[in-house]
Amino acid sequence: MNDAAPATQPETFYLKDYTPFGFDVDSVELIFRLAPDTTRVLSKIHFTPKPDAADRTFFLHGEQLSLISARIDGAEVTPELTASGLTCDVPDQPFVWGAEVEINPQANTALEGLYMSNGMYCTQCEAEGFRKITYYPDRPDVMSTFSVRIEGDEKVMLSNGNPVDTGGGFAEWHDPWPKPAYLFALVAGDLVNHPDRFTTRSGKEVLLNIWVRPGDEHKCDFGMNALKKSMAWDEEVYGREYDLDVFNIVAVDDFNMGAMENKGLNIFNSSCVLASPETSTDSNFERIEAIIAHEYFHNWTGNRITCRDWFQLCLKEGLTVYRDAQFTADMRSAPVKRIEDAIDLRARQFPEDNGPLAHPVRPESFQEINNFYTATVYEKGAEVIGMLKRLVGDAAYYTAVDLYFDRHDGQACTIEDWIKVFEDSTGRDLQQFKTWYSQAGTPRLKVSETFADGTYTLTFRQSTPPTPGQDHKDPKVIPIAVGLLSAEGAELVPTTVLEMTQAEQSFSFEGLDAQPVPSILRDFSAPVILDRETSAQERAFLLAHDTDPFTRWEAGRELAKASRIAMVKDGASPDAAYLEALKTLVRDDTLDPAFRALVLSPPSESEIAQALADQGVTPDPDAIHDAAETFAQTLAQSLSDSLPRLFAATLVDGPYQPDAIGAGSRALNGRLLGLLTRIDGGEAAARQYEEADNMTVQNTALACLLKAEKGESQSRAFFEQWQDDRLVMDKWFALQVATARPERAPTVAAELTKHRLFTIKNPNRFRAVMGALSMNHAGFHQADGSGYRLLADQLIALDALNPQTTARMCTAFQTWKRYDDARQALMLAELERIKSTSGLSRDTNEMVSRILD
Ligand code: 0A1
Ligand code: ZN
Repeated sequence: MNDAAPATQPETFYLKDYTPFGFDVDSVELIFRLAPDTTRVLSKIHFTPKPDAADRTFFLHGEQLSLISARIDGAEVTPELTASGLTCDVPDQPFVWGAEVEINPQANTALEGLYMSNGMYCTQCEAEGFRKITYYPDRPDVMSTFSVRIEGDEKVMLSNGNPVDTGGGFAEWHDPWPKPAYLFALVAGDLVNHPDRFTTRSGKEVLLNIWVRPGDEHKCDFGMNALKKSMAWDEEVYGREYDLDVFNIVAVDDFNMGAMENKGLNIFNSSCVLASPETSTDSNFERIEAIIAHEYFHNWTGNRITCRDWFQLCLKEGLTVYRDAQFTADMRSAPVKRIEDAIDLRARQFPEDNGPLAHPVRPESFQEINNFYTATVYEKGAEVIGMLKRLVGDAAYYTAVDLYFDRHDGQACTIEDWIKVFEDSTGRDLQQFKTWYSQAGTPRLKVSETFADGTYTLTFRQSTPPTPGQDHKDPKVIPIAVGLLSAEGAELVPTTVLEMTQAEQSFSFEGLDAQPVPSILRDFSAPVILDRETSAQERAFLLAHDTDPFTRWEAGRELAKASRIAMVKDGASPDAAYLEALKTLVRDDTLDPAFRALVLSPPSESEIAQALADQGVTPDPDAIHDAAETFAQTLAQSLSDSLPRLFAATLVDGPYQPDAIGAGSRALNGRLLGLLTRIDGGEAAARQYEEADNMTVQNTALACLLKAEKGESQSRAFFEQWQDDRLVMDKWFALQVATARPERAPTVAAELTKHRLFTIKNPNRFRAVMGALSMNHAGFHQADGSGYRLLADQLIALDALNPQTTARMCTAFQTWKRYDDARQALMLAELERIKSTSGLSRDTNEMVSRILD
């Protein structure tokens, strides 16, 4: 089931070429006769030619289908089959297209279309998977109602919408809301449900279900509560109610992504919905809550209002990520969420935006749309919404979004439609703001300042480096949230949003007695790189006094980076002043433990590598790793007197609760245990491991012990305890690689690929090992190229089975130009080797070609 690369150059699709489909689809009726290797799909599709259509070509997408028969208005026809679908002569009045096709779910290892996971049938149709189920105009602007009949002997058989009828060997579903085919879903198998109910604010009862494999019932409670909280939140904050009688969620073990918002039938990677205190960590709980919310919120932002074409993907994804971030901020801690998001954006989106894979939030061309489910479309897309809200203000934001729902409900829209509701409801001209959607690259913001006669002036100069295919960049509208502090730490000017629109622009604050200390880019008000020459002293001051949690944390982060860079570049010792500041902070129990944990979290080695590269210094992964180790060791030693006491204070009494308060304490506990293990020989970690009654502390203890190379027996015990739990086993696999000394990491990963529980066919397991290797910075970048070679071997093997996951994981190589000539040559050789693999998928071919460009 490989999507073999055609011998000719793969087709490129362009935003500018959009043409509407020449027919309306009035309704769709589908019958599925399930059989693992010979499923029959019978379709009846009611088409009406559009009277004013410029193009009336009747083309239906279809891939890997065996056409049994086709009919128009009941009469057999012989369509012309092409590699990607079929064409047929059709009447110029309404007609019914009927087809019967056969497909092979069992052989579908790509996990797109209808496939099997542990004996259960399930589907994944976004972006273009429906064409692997039957012939159809598989494009998001074709919306229709669907009626589905499933025939089979599966215990549970589900599809979108509301249940209509069920009996021996069949189930019928009807979805009254017109939807594009990418939101179609079907699930059938031996499933059990965790039911609940939700009453909408207009009094409608909705039946909620989480469907899981027998044995997983006890892992549904948290997800169900997250769903109910999401439903209530969307009513309260956005005024959006649920619109069907049932809402089903299904957990699936084999899934390429996190989850999918199919109308009324969300399908989740089991790692993103199943949770229990014994098997899930605090971060798992937080992520599950956010993903359940994300998929649920799509019901309005994505499903009721969808995308005209796949170039508009950010229209649903950026907005929905923004909404789920608001939800998490409301459910947990807003400052912690904002800091986590900034860390994530810098770790995943900045490298993308500053490398060969850079593309605008709304891309203008693609070969394989699956390659554009990126951090840029999702996370930078969400940042763009956040900036818009900051610029127009909260009230105007919600007014504009209400107008968006009123005006566009039931439509397939564009970014232009989105911008227009803001223009119409606020009266603002947002054309310059739109460049955030069309121009790739992370803007740099250089800051200088002057103070004279009581006037303090900040001057900003913005520039965005060229990105592939886009040499010229226009100035963007950048909301810069700024506050000013006095030398004593008093807030002189509270947070003010400066609206930068020009390449260079100054903003003045008058009537000040003395030069203030500026706190710039509060709350991470724009996804930019701030470039400001400032003293370590001033940063330490902000770390101690800033009233904005983000810029306060950021000051510490900058100090950490500067110290690390000096260690690598000049062989300096860990910066004493920064160590002192950290010590003060960590002992300050008036501060939120979660915040203290974040301040104690070091910048990643990859981030330091990028910072060095930005300064024109070729990063040496081993030296960066050594500096990280030395820094942590020095910090542990200098805190040694108080560490046991501080550590003990983070142990939470009472039963485990996956809430933000407990999680914050345990995050600090984890940081401190990491330090403590460096000085107590692993004693506290071994004790914590023994006493652990939840996965968060068990996992932390094991990680600390493995890192110190003292965890062999615990690792064996962990394996024995959890070998039957796939999700926990994924953690075990990942931990081995993540904690391995760099020189051992490729070997450890290679050995794990031979483990009896390793399978290349399960994306979670593959990512656990290979993802962990690519994130073990110095391990992946071993000078002998063993990390690169292993990943390339595995990607080549995976591509033949699952192009989508292979292509995503090629991003491990996207930063290749950062490194020294020898490493570059090694990475280049592996990329060339992947590219020259015969039968390479279109997905992987596109990714590797772009990375090499
Ligand atoms: N729309 C889903 C994510 C998703 C995207 C693509 C997929 O297959 C190519 C699968 C899921 C979301 O945003 O959650
Ligand atoms: Zn989404």
